[in-house]
Amino acid sequence: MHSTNPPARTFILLLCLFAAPFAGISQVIQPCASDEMYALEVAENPRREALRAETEAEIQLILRNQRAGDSPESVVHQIPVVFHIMYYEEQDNISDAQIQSALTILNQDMRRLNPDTSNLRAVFKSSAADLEVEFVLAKIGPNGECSNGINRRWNINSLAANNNIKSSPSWPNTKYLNIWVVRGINLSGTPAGTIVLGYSAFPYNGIPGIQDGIVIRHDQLGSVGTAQGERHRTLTHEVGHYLNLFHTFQGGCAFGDQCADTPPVAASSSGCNSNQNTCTNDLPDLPDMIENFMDYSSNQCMNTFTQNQKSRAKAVLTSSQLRGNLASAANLMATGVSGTVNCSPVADFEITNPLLCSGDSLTLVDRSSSIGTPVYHWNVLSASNQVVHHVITQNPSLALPNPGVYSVSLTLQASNGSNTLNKPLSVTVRPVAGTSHSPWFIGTMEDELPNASWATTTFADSSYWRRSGAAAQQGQASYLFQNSKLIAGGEVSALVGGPFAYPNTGTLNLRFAHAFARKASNNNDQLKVSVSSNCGETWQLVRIIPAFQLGTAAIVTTPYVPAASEWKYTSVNLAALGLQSAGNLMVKFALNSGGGNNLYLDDVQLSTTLGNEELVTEPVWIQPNPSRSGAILAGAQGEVRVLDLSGRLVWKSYADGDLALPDLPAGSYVLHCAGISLRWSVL
Ligand SMILES: [Ca+2]
Ligand SMILES: [Ca+2]
Ligand SMILES: [Ca+2]
Ligand SMILES: [Zn+2]
Repeated sequence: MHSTNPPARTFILLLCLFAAPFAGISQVIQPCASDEMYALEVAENPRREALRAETEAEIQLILRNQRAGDSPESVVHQIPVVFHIMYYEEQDNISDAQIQSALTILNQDMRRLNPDTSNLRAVFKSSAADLEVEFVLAKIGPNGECSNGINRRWNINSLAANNNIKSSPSWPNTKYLNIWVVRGINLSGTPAGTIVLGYSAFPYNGIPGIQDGIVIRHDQLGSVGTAQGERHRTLTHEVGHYLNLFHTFQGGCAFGDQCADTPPVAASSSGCNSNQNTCTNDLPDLPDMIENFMDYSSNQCMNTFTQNQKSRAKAVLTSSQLRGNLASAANLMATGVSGTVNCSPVADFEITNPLLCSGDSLTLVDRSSSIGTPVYHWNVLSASNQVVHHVITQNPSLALPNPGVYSVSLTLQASNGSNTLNKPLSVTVRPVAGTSHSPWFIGTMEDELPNASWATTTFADSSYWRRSGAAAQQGQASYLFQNSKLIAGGEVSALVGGPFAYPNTGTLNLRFAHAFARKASNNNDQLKVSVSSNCGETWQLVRIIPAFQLGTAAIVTTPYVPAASEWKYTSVNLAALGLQSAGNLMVKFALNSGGGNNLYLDDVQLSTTLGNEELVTEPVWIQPNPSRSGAILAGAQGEVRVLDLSGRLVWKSYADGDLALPDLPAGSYVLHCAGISLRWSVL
């Protein structure tokens, strides 16, 4: 019956609603990829279509029995839900408040308590339905542990999620609706440039956890935080699929979605066109129900499920073969949704600022779960395991005046047990007054990280910076950034050196060795070099080294280890930066991953001897110049115009700090900004 699914029509977004490299690029938004994921499952498993047919037969049997008078009482089904926030950078680790806003919107939409029900046109009022389904955050995890229904995990696949995100963590799908919250979704076979907002599994008897649940972008979830400004309905739509509702345009003008009270729609809708009537074979011929949650209309447009959709969803929730166990009284007790919650405490916390300068306060954020009022025991230990702090407040802020590396542990004592979480060597405190080096400092990269000179800013669960004995430009080792394990997008961790004291910043020069290879010719990795003179409070970008200047020309597909001949040096003259303090110079290396291979750094020299290097003299400058792609205009404020040599305007934008420049055809250009004109060569 549903052996084939028409590919969902997508629509083009010409404006930069999503971050685009520069103005004018077009992105294709695909609101939902549930049909595409189903098609992938069919391709993998020839029995998948038969399983869908079995699901449909089960639903039809239940619906027939209801029509025969076996109609169930009106009952509100509650479903335990767990959100797994799979973050990559801090921006992805969305707040509990944003999750709450998503749940509020979802439950209002489910119960037809949404504020926009009056927008439903009169012709459809009689078919509108309160689905009588509610989603409740689980309070007990699969092992009897306390939970607030929100898990947070660092996961590289957040950038390009599909079912690869479901292996860890996944809670039993017969007990919980699992929702994985990610930055981006990338299904096999989806064209490049497609932005998928979410997808859900359709139920069948025995569906494994790795296929089940919902994957959704965090900027489509709720109405606050990264989803600020709109009442996002993607979750409502995906929950519809989770309860085996189909798109109203399923099968085009044929009777595709198995619901007589949703008029057929030829193809997915977009926007909110109330004049739309794409199928005239319905009797009576009604307009398309663009208000239905199971179309692709805008968030502002959709506002209803129908009675037939409710019957199908309820059938799924009453079938023991399908999702019947979720809403059972026993499961609601087991997951803490109803009854007296009895669970074992779970200690958990986040360190918001793991790299500090002495004088800064260490901020510890409690993420624990327990019942009753637990007692907190925080311990901050020095590298030699001396207790530096022991406090019992929930979210302490602690002074760490002495430079060094520290461990943090939290023991939670609750009425029915205790639990401890250790984060060894998780905090580094740098001295405010830098170690004095004159006439130069040489970073040999021989010691394990972190150490007296080098530390990492790490948001990931494990740092991607390592000491490597496999390659060295100087001595026996270098620092490796394991970029080959990452996928393009973002700066997951930076290497920070210093602070260093210098007698004379007026002649300061930075020189360092680097080795790198690409995995494919189109990798656009960038090494960003920044300096700070206030112990990392603010950073000044001094150099961007694009992939083609960062390493050798060779393409290496296995994890890259450089040969001795493959090291390069880059120098940056810091003299013209006007660094205010000689006592606090810090240097930061951050690789913005573009899909390339490993990066190695060694022999980082800071000297006060002016070398034969290029000077940074302009307050506004283009880097790199000449460039091939990925050029940056650094330090710019205000309007930026790029003209070709005939004076024709080829690009215009507005800068507030660093600005990504467009990839223009090869040639010479003149860039105007803030009264300064710069010559720019594109190779
Ligand atoms: Ca229909
Ligand atoms: Ca019609
Ligand atoms: Ca070395
Ligand atoms: Zn859909």
